[in-house]
Amino acid sequence: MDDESVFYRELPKVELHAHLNGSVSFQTMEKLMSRKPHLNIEHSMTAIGKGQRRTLDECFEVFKVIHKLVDTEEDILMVSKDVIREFAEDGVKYLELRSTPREEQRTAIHQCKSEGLDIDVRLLVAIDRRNGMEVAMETVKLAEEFMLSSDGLVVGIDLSGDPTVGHGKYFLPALERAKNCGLRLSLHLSEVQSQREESELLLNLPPDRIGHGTFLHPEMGGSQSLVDKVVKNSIPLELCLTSNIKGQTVPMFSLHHFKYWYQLGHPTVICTDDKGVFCTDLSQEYQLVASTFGLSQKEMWKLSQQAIDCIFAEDAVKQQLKKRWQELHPQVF
Ligand code: 6MZ
Repeated sequence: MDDESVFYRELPKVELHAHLNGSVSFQTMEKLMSRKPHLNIEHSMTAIGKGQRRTLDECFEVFKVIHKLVDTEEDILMVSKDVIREFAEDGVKYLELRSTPREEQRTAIHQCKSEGLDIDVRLLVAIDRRNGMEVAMETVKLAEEFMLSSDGLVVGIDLSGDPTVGHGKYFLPALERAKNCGLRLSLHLSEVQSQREESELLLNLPPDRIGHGTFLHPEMGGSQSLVDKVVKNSIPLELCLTSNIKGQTVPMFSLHHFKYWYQLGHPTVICTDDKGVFCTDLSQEYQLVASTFGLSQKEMWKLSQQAIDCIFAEDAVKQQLKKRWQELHPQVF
């Protein structure tokens, strides 16, 4: 590994946008495939390799294949533990994983904690747009129950899934309920261009963080009024470069909207989205941002540190993380 790669691996990092089943690595897939040979699933069906691209529709077909492989309690436990370990090995100190709520995810987090892994893991309960408003409301009720069970692991709600399915207005009652009971909201917004009107509506909640937000700003067909709402409420954006390139919502790295928001001085958090499907990790994503936009190691350090202010866990956790970052700060800058 060259010096630059070592720097990004050792850089302490915060991961705030990671879908559990999209984060399953090649090695874990191997184990799942050998458990279920009758499904005849190959790696080319569960991951998009280097240089390859798919449409966003095709990406959602990939998730369907993965869901066939991860369908028992044992699978979910194994997948959750492997994903947490891999993020920890990649230098992630605080992780918010998002997925449909399952007891096994909490078990995995407790088991990883007892193994002494150096990573604080929290959960965002995912509403999949495909499942409609009634399921969304049930999901929020379940998240509330999880939150009240007081181990502090469930901190918020994610609205995700195929952005071309359904309209955000149907999810407003569920999202408002979540907000009122203290769950924080991270919403996929303007991931595709046709979502402008929906974003106008959902930004009025307002959400606590935005996933992607690719088409919010005027240069990408969004509008100044959308940008103004995001800026006024200081809503951080979770940005996932490789995902957007491989899913073809952004044509090339240099045109990624990271540049627009970074130049505005607006809070952005670099994330992986689906490290398994898109064959990446958070260190690579940081390195990619640095090389594409010419940022120094010092500037990248600052980005990783500022991500702490965007986490959903309580203030005491933010303070602990800030202390860790101070301790780990390199002498050179
Ligand atoms: C929107 C996405 C996504 O929940 O089964 N998901 N939703 N946009 C994306 N950009 C590429 N990537 C993943 O993890 C997989 C699910 O996460 C959502 C989809 O609903 C996908 O089915 P879980 O753990």
